[in-house]
Amino acid sequence: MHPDFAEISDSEADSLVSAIDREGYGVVQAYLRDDEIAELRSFVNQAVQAAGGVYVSFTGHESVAGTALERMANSPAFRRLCSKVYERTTGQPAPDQPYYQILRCLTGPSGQKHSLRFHYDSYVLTVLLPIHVPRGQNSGDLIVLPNVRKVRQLYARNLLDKILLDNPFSQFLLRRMTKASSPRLVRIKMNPGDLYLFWGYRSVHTNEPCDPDKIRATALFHYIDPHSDSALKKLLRK
Ligand SMILES: O=C(O)CCC(=O)C(=O)O
Ligand SMILES: [Fe+2]
Repeated sequence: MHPDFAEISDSEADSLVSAIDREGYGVVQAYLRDDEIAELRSFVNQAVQAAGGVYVSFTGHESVAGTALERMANSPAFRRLCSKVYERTTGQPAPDQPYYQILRCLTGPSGQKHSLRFHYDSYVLTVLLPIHVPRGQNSGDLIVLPNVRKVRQLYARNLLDKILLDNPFSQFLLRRMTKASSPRLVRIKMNPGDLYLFWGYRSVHTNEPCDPDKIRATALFHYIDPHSDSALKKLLRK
């Protein structure tokens, strides 16, 4: 049996929230043990090899069964961490929703296609666990333009924001800002096993590419869809 993950205190949750608000992101250090990270690394290495050295991703906890990522998805302590952070910010009780969970493994030339695509997440809180952080010319940093919008009341307004961002012109400007190391962008050099939290819905963000001969692997837990009840969203999904 594996013990549950570490609990965070109310004051730790408060400091996380103020770091996310002020700095654009917050960190929980050494959330996973070294042996858990080692196990995830071998899962990723095998997956990349099986895919023939190209980008692979896994969505949902069933696809990572038996790993620490499945245990996180089912962990009461990890859920309390997320809901405390959410509740301290919104002042609302966290609705009971599953995570939108994804494991991304970037490698090879196809890794470039999955980099520098600036976006807003559809979920309020993003928790990112780095597994492989490559060292080298391009180390695949996380780039965040923090807290540039509010959580929208209307799903239609959220769609408009996404359209304004997901077009060649906006993407070009953001890439240029990244290249010029604009002080408005927060560049996060990540440490495997630490957790990185940010307001994914409110922040424009992406990852930089890594060298094609390296692997960059991140697990993401996206938490709380503010538009889960939207009739328009349901209609468009049909
Ligand atoms: O892998 C990363 O660093 C970020 C990925 C991301 O933003 C996402 O999957 O929503
Ligand atoms: Fe994202």
